[in-house]
Amino acid sequence: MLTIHCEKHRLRNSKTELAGGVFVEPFERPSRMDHITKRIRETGLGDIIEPQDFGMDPILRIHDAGFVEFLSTIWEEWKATDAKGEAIACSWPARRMVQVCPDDILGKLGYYCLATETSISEGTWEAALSSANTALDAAGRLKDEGSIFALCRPPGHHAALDMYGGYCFLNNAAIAAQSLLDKGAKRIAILDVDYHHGNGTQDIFYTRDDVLFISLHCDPNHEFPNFLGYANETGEGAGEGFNLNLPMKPGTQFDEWRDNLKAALDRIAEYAPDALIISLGVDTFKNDPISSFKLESDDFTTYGADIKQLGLPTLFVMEGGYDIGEIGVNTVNVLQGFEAG
Ligand code: Q9C
Ligand code: ZN
Repeated sequence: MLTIHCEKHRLRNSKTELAGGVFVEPFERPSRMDHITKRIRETGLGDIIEPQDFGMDPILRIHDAGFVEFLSTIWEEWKATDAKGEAIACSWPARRMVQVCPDDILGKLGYYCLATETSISEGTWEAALSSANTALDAAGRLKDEGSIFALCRPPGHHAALDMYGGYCFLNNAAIAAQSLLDKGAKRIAILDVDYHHGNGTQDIFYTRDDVLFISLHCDPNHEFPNFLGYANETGEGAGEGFNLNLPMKPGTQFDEWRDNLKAALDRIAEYAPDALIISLGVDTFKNDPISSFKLESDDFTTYGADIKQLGLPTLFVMEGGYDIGEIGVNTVNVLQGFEAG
């Protein structure tokens, strides 16, 4: 399987994540990618190539123009202040407050941010752009390749129409899905297997029936992103019935997770999409430092083969996964399981 990957991901190298009331080294760090590319080479999965630059148009098909302008300028603006650290939102347009973007820099941060753990640092925009280009390049090659891996970083599935957070800035999977539709596909399914609910992807496609969104994740009543991802969110208007959330309790093991995967695959088969996008987070692993599910490394191989049974053109887009030691094995296991399946 061919992998698309951009070295510019390293420009996202934030020093601060707010966790447990203190700043820690971010879990979402550049070395995650080194472990995955090393494993791709070790196993001979296939070539790794750099993406082309697709410009702003395909990004603006998904994200709000004001949000994109904010992301592309906020670091320069932040640097010009006397702030000592990275850019972190502090206040939000919460319940019964005004939903308008202020000029104040902290106001702008709060307006466009959905979770305060994610700092904006030097190079964040350039890296986010390279990650979107990685997904777009892979999408463009999907027809010829049959299956392909977009090794995106930073991840994207928490990024909504006009919000960043959860380590995500641009929604790479959504941008790729829209590019496939714009090139003639009629229906795209996105299956999100990351441990966390893909709130951004759900938000983007919630009122549409040309993208079926299904997410397997830890119950938001107990886990980030907390405020979206419940089972009763089924879509709205034309999108009614085209959003499926399959939340599971903290500590879920593979047999139960796989039952939910089967339900997801049945729904996808019924939808009969032209292509399938997998939002591939491997933070369901038993040793993941911020997650609670109990998948073993072999389980990733098993479910890769399960996904193959759909027989669809399949684009894998990297999302989360924070156990640095096994992230390469677990990620490549999915891809190899798929190829062998
Ligand atoms: N201190 C992805 O897997 N957790 N994002 C905040 C922990 C945020 C995960 C609370 C987790 C975001 C792409
Ligand atoms: Zn995750």
